[in-house]
Amino acid sequence: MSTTVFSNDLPHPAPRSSRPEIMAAEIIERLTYRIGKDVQVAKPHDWLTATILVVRDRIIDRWMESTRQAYRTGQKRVYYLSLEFLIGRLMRDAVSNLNLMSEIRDALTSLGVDINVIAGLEPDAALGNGGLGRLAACFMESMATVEVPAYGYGIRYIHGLFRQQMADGWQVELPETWLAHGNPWEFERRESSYEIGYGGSVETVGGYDDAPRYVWKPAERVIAMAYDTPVVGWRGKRVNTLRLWSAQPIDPILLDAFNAGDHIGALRESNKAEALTRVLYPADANPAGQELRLRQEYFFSSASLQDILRRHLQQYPDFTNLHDKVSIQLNDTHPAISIGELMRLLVDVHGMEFEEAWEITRHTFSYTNHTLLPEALESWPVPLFERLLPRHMQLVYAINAKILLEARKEKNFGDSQIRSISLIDESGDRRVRMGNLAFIGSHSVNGVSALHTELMKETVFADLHTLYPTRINNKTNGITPRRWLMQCNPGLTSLIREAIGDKFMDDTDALVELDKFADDKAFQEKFAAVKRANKVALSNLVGSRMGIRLDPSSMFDIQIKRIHEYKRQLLNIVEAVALYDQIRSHPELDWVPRVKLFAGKAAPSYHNAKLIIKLANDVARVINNDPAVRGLLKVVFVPNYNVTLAETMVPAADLSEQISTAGMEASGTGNMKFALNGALTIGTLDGANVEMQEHVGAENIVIFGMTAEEVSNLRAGEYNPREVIEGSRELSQALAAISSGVFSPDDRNRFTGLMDGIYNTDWFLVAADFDAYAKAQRDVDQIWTDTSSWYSKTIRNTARMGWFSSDRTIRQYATEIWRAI
Ligand code: T68
Repeated sequence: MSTTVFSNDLPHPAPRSSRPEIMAAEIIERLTYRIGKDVQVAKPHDWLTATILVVRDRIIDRWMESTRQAYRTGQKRVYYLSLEFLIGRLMRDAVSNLNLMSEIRDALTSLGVDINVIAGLEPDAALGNGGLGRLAACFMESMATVEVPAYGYGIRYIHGLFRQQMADGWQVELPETWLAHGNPWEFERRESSYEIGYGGSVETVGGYDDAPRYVWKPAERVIAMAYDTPVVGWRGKRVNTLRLWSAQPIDPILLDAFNAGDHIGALRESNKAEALTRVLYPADANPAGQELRLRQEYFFSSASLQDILRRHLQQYPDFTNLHDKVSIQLNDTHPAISIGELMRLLVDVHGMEFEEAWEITRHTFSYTNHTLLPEALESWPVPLFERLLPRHMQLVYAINAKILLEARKEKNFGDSQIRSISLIDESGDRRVRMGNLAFIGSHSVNGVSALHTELMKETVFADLHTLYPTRINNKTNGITPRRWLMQCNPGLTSLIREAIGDKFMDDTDALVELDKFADDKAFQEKFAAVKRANKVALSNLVGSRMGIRLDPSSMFDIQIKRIHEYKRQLLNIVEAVALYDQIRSHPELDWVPRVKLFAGKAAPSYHNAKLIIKLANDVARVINNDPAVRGLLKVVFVPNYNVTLAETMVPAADLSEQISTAGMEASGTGNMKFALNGALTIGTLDGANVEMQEHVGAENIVIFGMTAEEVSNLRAGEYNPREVIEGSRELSQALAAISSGVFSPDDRNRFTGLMDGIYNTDWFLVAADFDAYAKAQRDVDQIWTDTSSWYSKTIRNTARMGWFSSDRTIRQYATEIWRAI
């Protein structure tokens, strides 16, 4: 048995000082000896790097101690496998969690450096698309905070999510280069490298008396190399590791080819390997059907599993206790091939019996589902799967045969149920269903809000739920209050501290003590002043980036998220057009001045989503230039939405738009960020909005529109959108205006197709919900007019959102799924 023993008697470095003058001296030292720059010529980027290196030193001792402690205690380790980690900037997060903010600021000031200037240079690490990737980042921080020994595993993409530029109102995608100036947070771990195979064949060994053994002989191989980033929990209690894999060629250059004069061909292997981890797929919701995507999924799954097993064997003699010491959480189905990989490693490489390996595998894995959209359920064509992963294909068949037999025998499943639970979809071209694999290979399958979890049981996983009735459970999403309150909204944070003390900083449930200030006029004024300052900051950003002047006394009405038809940015835009029409027709009425702000990226191949961005920009141009509505309505589409932009937009919102078609948004997490920062929500009874209503109280949230059940009934029946549109004067005028080219005089038919979609099918029920939405917006205006009532509601939102901390979510995962704390 090879165990690694960590002794506290070995030499340790002296603890790092947090005195500003010492840190200032260290910054100069790093600048000189690590970066090789003279103070005289150092650029802001050099100061940033030097500062990060000094901060990083303050993390390392705790990091090592966290690792040692996990070995010493024999605690279970949790592995969070995710193809996406949307982490954003790290410096403020690390400094603030280490409680070093004022010290670092003072150190830099003494050197004549403004911390805000250098912090603004840090790239926004966008290794994810949207909510799923951001959730993984919040979870990493919360796992360190609630002291779960955890590792995040993912891919170190060279290019994260594309940079969005606007060209005449159209989205243009440009490559994003977050690593251009190097990444001082990460540690390259050459020693943690693994071989990853693809293709080839499976050989059978033995098989007369013994059971046959299978040996996969891959035709291609690449190396996965680890890069580690420390993740600091609140107050630096624990530091966990985010381990991202990068692909390297086995032979960096084919020297024979090179010497024969084929200089390009000599690098073929190298280019091919590096292509694997070069880009993040910019598709949210619809799975990218490319071979490269499956290669990426297997690449990081296999590397992570090999790493997990190696670490286990350092501490334990074999894998019989793997499920007692290891929990692996699959963030959606993207890493679901890990189930096959663990089976392969246990059975083929470590010689375990299939049945025992299956029991251990199932008890080790758990799976989180993030969507019910049928087009988003991942599946791979059998021929592709078989060609790339021949041994995994055999294992999938073996698992399938076993499960289908049990279902027939023990639950009397008939043919239609068997077809639906099978790992192979036989309805068209044969495909491997990753959702069913993740479900069958896990002991826990969770949804991300109460409503979503119930719908999982009734729809996509109905038959699997019958087969395994205790497997599906709910874990409502959360957000980390460090980034999404304390760091992004320091003004509100100090106001809350003044009012109720510091307890909420360690336990967000304590925010509820703010409730007693909700009707206190003096407190309302302070709360309003903080909001106003945040709106001024956003106005400055919009002014300097876009040359548009905003009036911070208007209502800031914000919808920021990926652009998707089900999220219904279109409903919001159509309502803006209707409102514009009314303001023009009735200038004498007392309109509430509003700024409607949008931001978000569209998948590059998603035609309608890109058209919606263009529509927002076209509508903005017309409305913002019309003197008839000047000061009453503005529409702004802020380009290049990312975590950093959200950190300015969220604290500045008065109204948060959470208006998806009911039943379609699994949870939403932006909804939680806004409410925590004192915005009122206008929303449907969808995803976590339902639970938000329960927590903040029905009188403190504006809910409108059809329920998930009504949506499903309407879709099943004979819905006639044209009839609905004709019955609503406001809606028909708005749609007709858009359709006829009022906002697109240069191309009058630009939006005709988009509008025809609403007239003819209206799958997302924009027409069906329009009147309810417009009325809800006028209700919002009414509340706004009574300033005191507005702030009493928004204060109550902040007070009652404590439950939506990702610390609560992680504690639930840790106790109910992982059994790790
Ligand atoms: C989101 N999903 C849900 N998917 O839409 C959102 N998909 O309701 C939920 O709050 C959030 O997950 C966290 O649970 C996504 O963000 C993707 O980004 C995605 C990416 C690739 C493939 C499929």
